[in-house]
Amino acid sequence: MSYKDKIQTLRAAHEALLSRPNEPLEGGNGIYTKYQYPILTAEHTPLEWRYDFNEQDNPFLMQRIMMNAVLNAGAILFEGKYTVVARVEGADRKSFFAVAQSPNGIDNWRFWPEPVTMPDGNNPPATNVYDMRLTRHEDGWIYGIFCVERHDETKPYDTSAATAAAGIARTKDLIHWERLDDLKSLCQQRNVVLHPEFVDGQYALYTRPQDGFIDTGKGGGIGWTLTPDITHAEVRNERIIYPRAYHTVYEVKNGEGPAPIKTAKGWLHLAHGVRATASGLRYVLYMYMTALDDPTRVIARPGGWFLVPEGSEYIGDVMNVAFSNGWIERDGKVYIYYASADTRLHVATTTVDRLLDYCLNTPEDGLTTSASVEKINALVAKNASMSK
Ligand code: M1P
Repeated sequence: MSYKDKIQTLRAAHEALLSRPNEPLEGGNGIYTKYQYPILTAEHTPLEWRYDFNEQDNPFLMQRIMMNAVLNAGAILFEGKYTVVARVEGADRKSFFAVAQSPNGIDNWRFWPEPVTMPDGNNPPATNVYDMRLTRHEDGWIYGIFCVERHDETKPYDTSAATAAAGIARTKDLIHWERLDDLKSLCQQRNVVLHPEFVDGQYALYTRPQDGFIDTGKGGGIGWTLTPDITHAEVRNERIIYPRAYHTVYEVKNGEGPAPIKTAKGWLHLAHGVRATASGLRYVLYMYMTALDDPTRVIARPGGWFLVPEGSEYIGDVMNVAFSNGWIERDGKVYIYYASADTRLHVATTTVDRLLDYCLNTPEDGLTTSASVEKINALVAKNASMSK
């Protein structure tokens, strides 16, 4: 086969992958619908990022730069298109951001030709950046807040010692990003999310204070802080609005997912919870609601997990992980973008009405076995009374 034919074969296979229809999975829990295929994987990344198509320079048509994963994506409806700013991880372990769009939010996802070039601004250069939360703020900007990882220079001999901070950037076109100061905080921060509206005339941030890079330590859960100037944002008077709790799905850690969705009945929140198991940490998604007039006041706390890795979703670089930092609401329909096993990105679809019903009618975690059995017995009795 000629070099030209080999390239043509490669391009045809890539196009077949990109344009493959994605069918909804039958059955499910009535709360949301999962789909047959992941929406974005390392194989979806543009061939131009990976191959040198010059025959003289690359006679074996080898990948010059390999991709490892596409995962945790911020999401937004942008110019009428379902748009994600995905975390793409190269074979070198470095993550970067890349924009991909789909006409229907479910399939036919295409990356823009080049990844995002994120400036460092006035901040020390980052080693790694990931997990952007996108917020269309009422001030007119689209903000991206993401984790900025750097080596911990207080431990020069420890090659694994790192620090996490929240990087903040804003844009109007998802191409040109104005990098603002990293969030100033007394402790490390990850999973920081900007609330879409001003609160008391200030920018409002969901935070996740942590003592170490991995361990949250004394950081008690999902926090909240107000800051008057987003260009020099600072954590002041941080308070925990959704604490971790013993023997729940968020016993070890939790973190806000995407920016919350405003509904007539309150703010819908998607978050991740982490518990320890004999085979390592288990990351699941859970939901909660807060009051419209006070986004820090929790008004619904459905017990247990909302979405977990299933089947092949368990398998990947970091097993037993479901993680989401992006969702899109359009005309009452909700597209939840979640990653499995830190390896690939999926969509699950539902509606605002279903999510409200889920949040407002799923019993809370009673925190003991007796309370759980009591809830099941109450449901059995209710159903029995209907058949009389
Ligand atoms: O590996 C699972 C997730 O771990 C981290 O989340 P958290 O800070 O809550 O522990 C993040 O690195 C995330 O990217 C990753 O998916």
